[in-house]
Amino acid sequence: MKTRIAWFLAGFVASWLARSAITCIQLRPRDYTQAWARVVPQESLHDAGLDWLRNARGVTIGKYRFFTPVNSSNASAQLQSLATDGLPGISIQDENGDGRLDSVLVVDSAHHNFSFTDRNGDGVLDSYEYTTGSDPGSKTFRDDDMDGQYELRVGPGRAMAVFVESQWRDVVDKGNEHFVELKGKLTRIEVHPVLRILDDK
Ligand SMILES: [Ca+2]
Ligand SMILES: [Ca+2]
Repeated sequence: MKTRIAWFLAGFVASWLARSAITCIQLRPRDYTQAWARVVPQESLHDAGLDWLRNARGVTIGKYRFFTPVNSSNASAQLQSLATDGLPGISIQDENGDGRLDSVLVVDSAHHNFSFTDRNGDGVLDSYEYTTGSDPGSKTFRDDDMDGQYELRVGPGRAMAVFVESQWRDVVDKGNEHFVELKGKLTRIEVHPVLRILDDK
């Protein structure tokens, strides 16, 4: 899940930032790009939709540090614990920098996390994900329409299942394509960004 990857990357970077910022003047924008290049590949930040973290503004609030983009038109922000792993924390993402909130991620210190997404930017949440932890046995569940019934389950590991026609069904992964057995037929499905039943094959 992209949001989960983004979060752990962000947590790592931001907790590093929090430690290194102790001797710096608070609220002064800084270009962290050069230092980050030694910690996280720049393309990873880009892939995670976190380009704004390369040059962020930070302020300490109690036992947390709050980061915002220098570009005020970008609505992204992060609240990170000053603990070594940066948790618990909250990440607000404006992935395309249009000033509208795309998703909110909340992670506790045990790595349980909830991610809420507004796909069309209308201010109404469209889906959410819950991840049970960061260990190899962890699972992620996603509710695509906010009705309280999950449509997708990922984990442990690469195992994947979808909730179709009132029951969980294992997903057959064939590289770039995914299938599920429906009425005795292997049926092609799309699992991202939402579950869609495609054609028979
Ligand atoms: Ca929406
Ligand atoms: Ca649902």
